[in-house]
Amino acid sequence: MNEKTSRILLIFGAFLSGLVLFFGAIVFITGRVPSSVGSTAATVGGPFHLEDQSGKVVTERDMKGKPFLVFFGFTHCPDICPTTLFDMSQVLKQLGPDADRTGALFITVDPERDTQAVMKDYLSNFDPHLRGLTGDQASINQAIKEYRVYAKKVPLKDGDYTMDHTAVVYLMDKSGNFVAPFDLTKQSPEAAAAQLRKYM
Ligand SMILES: [Cu+2]
Repeated sequence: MNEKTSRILLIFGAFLSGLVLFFGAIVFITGRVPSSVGSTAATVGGPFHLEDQSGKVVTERDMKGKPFLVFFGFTHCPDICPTTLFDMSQVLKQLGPDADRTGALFITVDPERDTQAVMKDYLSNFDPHLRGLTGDQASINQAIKEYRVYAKKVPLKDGDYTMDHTAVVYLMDKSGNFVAPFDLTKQSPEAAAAQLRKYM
């Protein structure tokens, strides 16, 4: 495992333990397990105003009525992002025509390099249902904050930089409420597609 992979796993781990703590706190405070979304809905997801790879404005309102997946990353990512987008593509393919009844967003944490043109070129490698969102730094920061994503620029020795970021795929329901992290690594595309269909 290289340094980058272990760092990303660390961030993922931190996110999950944060989630566990969060649910734990709710159970502790209210004495009962929260009923599905309700309380988490307030914490993950919210308003955003970005543009997709074709220059079309996309906001949270455009996502209403369909369950959707959200993943934050960047096109220069060497492993986690391309792997995740490949896995998401497999699920979309598995859905067949039903893929039109869902949404799949890839939101950049690196708008400086990930311009609309870069996103368009990069996403041509994946399922066409995937929409790559970018915008100015302030708009990206807002989306990052709404989705409680961790993203940080890390300088490299050669003067270049990479990004540390949360590598969780979020499953959002028809109303834009957070359901759960969507696991693509431990289940088959068929199982993941079946899970997504339940929220259509
Ligand atoms: Cu990445």
